[in-house]
Amino acid sequence: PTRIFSGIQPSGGLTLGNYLGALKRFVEMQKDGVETIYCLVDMHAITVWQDPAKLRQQTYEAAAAFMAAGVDPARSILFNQSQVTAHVELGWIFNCVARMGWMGRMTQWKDKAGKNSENASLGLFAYPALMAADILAYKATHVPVGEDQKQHIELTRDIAQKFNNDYGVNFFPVTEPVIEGAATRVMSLRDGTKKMSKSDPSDQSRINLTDDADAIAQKIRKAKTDPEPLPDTLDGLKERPEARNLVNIYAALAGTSAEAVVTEYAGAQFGSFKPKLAELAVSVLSPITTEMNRLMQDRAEIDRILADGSDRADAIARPILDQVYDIVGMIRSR
Ligand code: AQP
Repeated sequence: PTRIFSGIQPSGGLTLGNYLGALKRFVEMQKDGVETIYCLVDMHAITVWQDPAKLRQQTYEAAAAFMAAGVDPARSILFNQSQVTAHVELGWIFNCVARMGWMGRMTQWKDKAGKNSENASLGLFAYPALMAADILAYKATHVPVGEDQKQHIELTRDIAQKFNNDYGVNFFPVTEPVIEGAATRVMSLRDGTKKMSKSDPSDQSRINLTDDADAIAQKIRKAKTDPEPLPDTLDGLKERPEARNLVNIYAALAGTSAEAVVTEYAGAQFGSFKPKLAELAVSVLSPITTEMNRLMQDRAEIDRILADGSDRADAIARPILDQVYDIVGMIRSR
C-alpha cells in the first residue's frame, strides 16, 4: 500500500515555492487507496531561532494554507510534529544510527550554517536525522518534495538501510522521493541561481501566500530578467536562469509544461509576458489567500483539526516505535 508523508516548516510565511513544489502536489496525491500524512514540522523550525509568538502564528497560518490549498483533514492526516512525540523519540535513535560524516556532507547544512558552523545549533546539524524519523515513524513509502530535499531523502534511505543492517532486520522500507512537475525548484525573483525561500531577507525575492494581488503584480513586474524576448524552444533558456524561472512558474501555475509556455509565448517581450504571469498567479493564489484569511479567524477550529490529526498520526507511529524500541533492546515493562 502507498503511504505518503511530507512536511513543511512553519519557519516563516509559506511561499510560491512551497506551494508549487510541495502543497499543490500534496493536494493532488489525495486519492482513494492512498494514505496521506502531512505535518507542520515545528520541531525543525526551531533549529534556527524562532520568536515564540511568531512561531505559533506561522504554524496556524501554515495549517490554514494547507487547508486553503485543498488538503482535506478528513482525507489526510494533518498535524504538527511537536504533538506526536514519536518523531523526536525515533529521531534520537537515528542520531545514533547516522554518522557525523553523512550529516556534514548535506548541502543544506553547509548553506545554512555557512562559515560560522561553530555557532550553528546542534539541531540544525542533526535535522536530517529527525526528518528521516518523520518519514520512517510511519514507514512511509513515498515522499513528495521539492528538488532541494532530494539529498535528505537519500539520507533517509541510508539511515533505514543502516538500521536494518545493524540490527539484522528488514524493518524500515526504502522510501522513494517524488520530485515531479514543472516547478520542483522555484528560484528567487531577484536571483535566478538562488532558490525562492521563506527565510530570504528580501521580501521582493519571493511571493508569499499572504500577498495580495497588487503585491504579486508588483513583485513579478520587478522580477529580474534579461533584455531578450522569450525564445521559441526551451534550449534558448539554457543560460537564462531568471527567464527560465518565470517560464517554469507560469507552466506550474497553468498546469502545463515549460515547452508549451515557450511555444505559446515565442518572441514575446517580458513587458508583455510578466502581466500575463501576474494575472495567472493572482487567479490561482487569491482564492487560496482569501480562504486562508477566513480559516485564520477560527483558531479553535484549527486546534481541533491538529488535535485530531495528531491522534491519528500517533495511532500509526506509536506501534511502529514500540517495535523499534524492542529491536534496539530497550526494556518495555509498562
Ligand atoms: N523554491 C522552492 N521550489 C520548490 N519547492 C520548494 N520547497 C521549498 N522551497 C521550494 C519545498 O517545500 C517543502 C517544504 O520546505 P521546508 O519548509 O521544509 O523548508 P525548505 O526546503 O528549507 O524551504 P524554505 O522555504 O527555503 O524554508 P527556509 O527558508 O526556512 O529554509 C519541501 O518539500 C521543499 O522541497
